[in-house]
Amino acid sequence: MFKGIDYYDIESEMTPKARQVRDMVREFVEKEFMPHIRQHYRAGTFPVDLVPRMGELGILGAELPGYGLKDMDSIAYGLIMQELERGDSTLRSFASVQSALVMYPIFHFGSQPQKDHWLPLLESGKAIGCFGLTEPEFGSDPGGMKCTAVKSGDGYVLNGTKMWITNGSLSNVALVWAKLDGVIRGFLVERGTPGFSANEISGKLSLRASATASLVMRDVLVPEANLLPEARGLKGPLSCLNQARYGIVWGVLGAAMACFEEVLEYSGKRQVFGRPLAARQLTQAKLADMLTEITKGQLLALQLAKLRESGRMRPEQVSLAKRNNTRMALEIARTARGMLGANGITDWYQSMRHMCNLESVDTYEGTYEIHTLAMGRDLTGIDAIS
Ligand code: TGC
Ligand code: FAD
Repeated sequence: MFKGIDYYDIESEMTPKARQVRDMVREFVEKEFMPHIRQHYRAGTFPVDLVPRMGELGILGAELPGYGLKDMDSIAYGLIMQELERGDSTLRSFASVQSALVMYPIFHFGSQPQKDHWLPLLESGKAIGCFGLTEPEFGSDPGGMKCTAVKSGDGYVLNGTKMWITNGSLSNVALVWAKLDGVIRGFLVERGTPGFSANEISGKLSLRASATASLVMRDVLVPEANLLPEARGLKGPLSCLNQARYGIVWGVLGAAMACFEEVLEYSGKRQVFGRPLAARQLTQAKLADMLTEITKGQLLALQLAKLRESGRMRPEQVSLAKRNNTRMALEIARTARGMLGANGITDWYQSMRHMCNLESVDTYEGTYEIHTLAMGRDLTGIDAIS
């Protein structure tokens, strides 16, 4: 069983409930996900059969008041993400989208009937949701989106294309962001609505076990009741992204730990020039650097959790931690891959799978560069983004 890395006794900062939740998700990942990930990664398929099980365990919408695991703190939520991504970024991505990018906006910006209908279905895993913000020509700059909504009778007509949408082809409901009279608004589009299609994107070399689709809307008529009443402007989707990015800060620690643990064990067994790889000074330096970076990343995550708990977490602080921890995990996965030698390029080991996945994580939810520029703007007061 995966043990996790805890050189600085982070565990002492966890409530008994947080530890219990972490152990529960760890066991789920170990027993129900790990035996199947290699096959899903090879085949490019998502383990959709695990979705109701995740619902049963309270992982979906885990920290929304009254939903999921109920009364959870930010550390416990982070630990769920860590354990899921220790398995594969696919699993954390699924939970991030369902919880932070679909349930969160319905909970905070939705009408009472929208909440009553969708939240129980999404929480239990009986329905799957996706978040359509990015377009083929507008990723880092979502404010430029071309998708439109036009008022028509008792509803709205949507037109446009969304791209790179996680869970897109599996979803019962898509939260689509489109401009209504020039203002960005959120619309709930149900699967099967005439004119709406989700098309799986093939050829991915990263997040292969995740479903990623384009969403095409041609004169899609949605009823008035499907507009999220309380979200107006880019601030709406960006506030959801803060929640999802917070989850990534913890999640990628899980991927980094998986690579570290794998290579620590391997280096003790692998003989090079008649001695274990672990007996080499260069190896010990790499291991010491990895452990140092994981520990620093854990401390960032922990302090961010405390800021979040007290309502003081700023978007730029999330940028700092998402940017640092994701790149840190990617570097660790690359180093671990190299230390495994030729074995490291296969899926007999985990590190290269994590490395390939983390390339996506470095790009989505704001690229490394976008988070750099968000921090630069905060520091200098000068906008170098647009
Ligand atoms: P800008 O003028 O900065 O902001 C427009 C309005 O939004 C507010 N705002 C935020 N609010 C909450 N949280 C944040 N993080 C916010 N950042 C900005 C801002 O205060 C302003 O409000 P107001 O009231 O003045 O109107 O907008 P900009 O056009 O200059 O762009 C800023 C920028 C580049 C930081 C932003 O657009 C950005 O973050 N770009 C990256 C896009 C991105 O992250 N896309 C992610 C798509 S979803 C996804 O990738 C899911 S992956 C699946 C998975 O998680 O597994
Ligand atoms: P671009 O914006 O075209 O950027 C290209 C390059 O230019 C990057 O290196 C970027 O950092 C750089 N760049 C951009 N602007 C600047 C600047 N001002 N200065 C300097 N450099 C700059 N989106 C969703 O809406 N929902 C999802 O569920 C979702 N899931 C995804 C799943 C996967 C597997 C992937 C890969 C992406 C997903 N995305 C999703 C999209 C993701 O959020 C975007 O890919 C991301 O925001 C970057 O946009 P882009 O790919 O268009 O790159």
